[in-house]
Amino acid sequence: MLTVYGMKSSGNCYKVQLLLEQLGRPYRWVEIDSAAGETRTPQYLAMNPNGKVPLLEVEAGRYLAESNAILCYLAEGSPLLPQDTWQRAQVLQWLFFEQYSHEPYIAVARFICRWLPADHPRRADLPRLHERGAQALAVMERQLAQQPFFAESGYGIADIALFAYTHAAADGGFDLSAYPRINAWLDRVRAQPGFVAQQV
Ligand SMILES: N[C@@H](CCC(=O)N[C@@H](CS)C(=O)NCC(=O)O)C(=O)O
Repeated sequence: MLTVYGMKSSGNCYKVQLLLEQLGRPYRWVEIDSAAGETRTPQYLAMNPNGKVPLLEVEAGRYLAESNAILCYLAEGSPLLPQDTWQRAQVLQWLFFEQYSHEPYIAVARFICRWLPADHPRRADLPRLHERGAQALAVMERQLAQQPFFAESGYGIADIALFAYTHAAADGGFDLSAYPRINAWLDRVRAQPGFVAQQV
């Protein structure tokens, strides 16, 4: 039985939940409260020295961190991760884009707007986060003019990774009405078999 250590409010954790649901794989979910310090206990750091969720326990004592690595591991052998080297490299391209050019702006803006007090000094970061996040959304909008899903091979883990924070971008102050192709793609993702909405 797979065990996911995660937080329901986290888009990175939602990626893992969404994939497991779509694959129909049974799993156990252990909710972690990072605000209560649960990602920094000696016991948790022994499982993941980076002190982050999500964390997948593949079997007793065998752990995998990093949401997009977890997606690759779980999707192996399924239609959500192609075997062909070129098609697979395209999937990886979008997974790395998500972690470097998208999540650090769109997820962080959401965190600041939703969970930090209105007078928190990190609010000063929002203009830069909005500028860089809008650049990422423009790249996505351009790609979706070429094809319905991010990878040539069709719906898969590149879409799951990008859906996780894009669907909630408005929480961070992004206006998605300026991106019609992204909106149509969000609906296509929601229409996939086994789709589950994030419970937050
Ligand atoms: N690159 C990592 C990022 C993981 C991450 O930042 N997780 C956050 C939640 S979204 C977390 O664990 N925060 C709690 C903490 O740092 O204690 C991934 O994709 O899994």
